[in-house]
Amino acid sequence: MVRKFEWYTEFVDLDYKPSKRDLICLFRVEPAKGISMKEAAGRVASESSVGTWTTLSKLPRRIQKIKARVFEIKGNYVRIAYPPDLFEPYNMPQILSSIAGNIFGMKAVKNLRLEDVWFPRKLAKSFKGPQFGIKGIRKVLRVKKRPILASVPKPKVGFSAKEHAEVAYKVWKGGIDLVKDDENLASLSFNKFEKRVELLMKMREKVEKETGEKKFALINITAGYREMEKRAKLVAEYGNEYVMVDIVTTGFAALQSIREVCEDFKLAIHAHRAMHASFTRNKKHGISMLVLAKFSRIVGVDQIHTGTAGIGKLESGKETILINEFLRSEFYGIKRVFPVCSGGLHPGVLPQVMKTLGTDLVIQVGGGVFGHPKGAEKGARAVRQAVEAYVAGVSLKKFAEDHEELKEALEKWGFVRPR
Ligand code: CAP
Ligand code: MG
Repeated sequence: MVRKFEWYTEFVDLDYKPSKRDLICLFRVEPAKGISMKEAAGRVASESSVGTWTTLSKLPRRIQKIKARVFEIKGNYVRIAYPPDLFEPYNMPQILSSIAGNIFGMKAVKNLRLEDVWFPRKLAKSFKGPQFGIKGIRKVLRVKKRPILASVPKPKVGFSAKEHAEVAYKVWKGGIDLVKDDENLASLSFNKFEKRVELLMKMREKVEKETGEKKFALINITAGYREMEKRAKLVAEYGNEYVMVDIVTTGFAALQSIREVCEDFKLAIHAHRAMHASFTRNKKHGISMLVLAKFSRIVGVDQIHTGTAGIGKLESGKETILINEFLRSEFYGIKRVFPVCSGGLHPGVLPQVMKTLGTDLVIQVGGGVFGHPKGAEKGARAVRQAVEAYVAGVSLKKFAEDHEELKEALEKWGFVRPR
């Protein structure tokens, strides 16, 4: 029942035909008890655009032009059109504060999930987008077809800077392209950022000479913004081509600005999504990973973790396939982004990963390299062999007959899917 001081239904217009300039959101809406779907949907549109809980005495004429409109309600799924003047170009935090802000806390909804967002071209193009993208990364790495291989020293943190660089050497030597800092490794008392960069670059030079292959470090610059800027500059001074950013814990304001710094220093951005599951995992309430991936591509990461489609240890269903499709598809001419598949992977499951998610992919294997019975270098070799087997169309069992490291990995883990 709509009380006389409420005006939510004015935000519902099922005859409205969105314009190409509108930003469109798809929400899953579960109204609270005693609230109709129409009222709940109207409240979402009102609170995420111009309204509040009550009618207002003075309304500038402009309001009519910029208020959001519910234009479709199908079961629990509601589509809302937002006029472009509601948003500041090149300001991702403001866009999020509008369409993903107060609304999740409204009493009028029992659950609310932002499932998808369609940006109008002009607003999407007001951002930088990826600097390198899939094509650029493959060019820099000189890896034409196969997946890009990454690993991350395990234990997550604990190695000294010297030990970290030494295990990175082993993993690079074994055939891995990228050695990544773990998401919670920044600059710790026993592994200071500056020392780690210096020693990693020394080991990289050594292993590139020995293998003739280009190698890279995904160095985690996650910190306060000014410190991130300093760290990105240091990484560039050492000639490394990547930085890693924990994009959820640092936030989109920092990501947008670091993307500018990375433009100056020609640094690719590896986006780790630690903390995303606090709002993406619950399918009834929060924000989908597809939305997070869309925002990240628009702001301009070059690669982003998107899950293993249920093959690895972390929750990630079939939506990984949909998200990866978006990242690798045409989108207003914005460069395509490498999905990163990671979490509980080991050589025995890699063919399944590539069969399900394709090979335009970064595959990251941490425990599946560092847990190899004969150590990290052989673990890395086993991963490379599993990929070679798949690309050659040979079964792992067959390939393992004359590839010792793969055989030993299969003896330890078989084809198990961790949980
Ligand atoms: C994987 C990982 C990654 C997760 C992130 C970890 O290590 O380094 O951070 O994959 O999850 O710390 O768990 P393992 P997602 O290979 O040893 O599992 O990729 O889903 O964002
Ligand atoms: Mg990790």
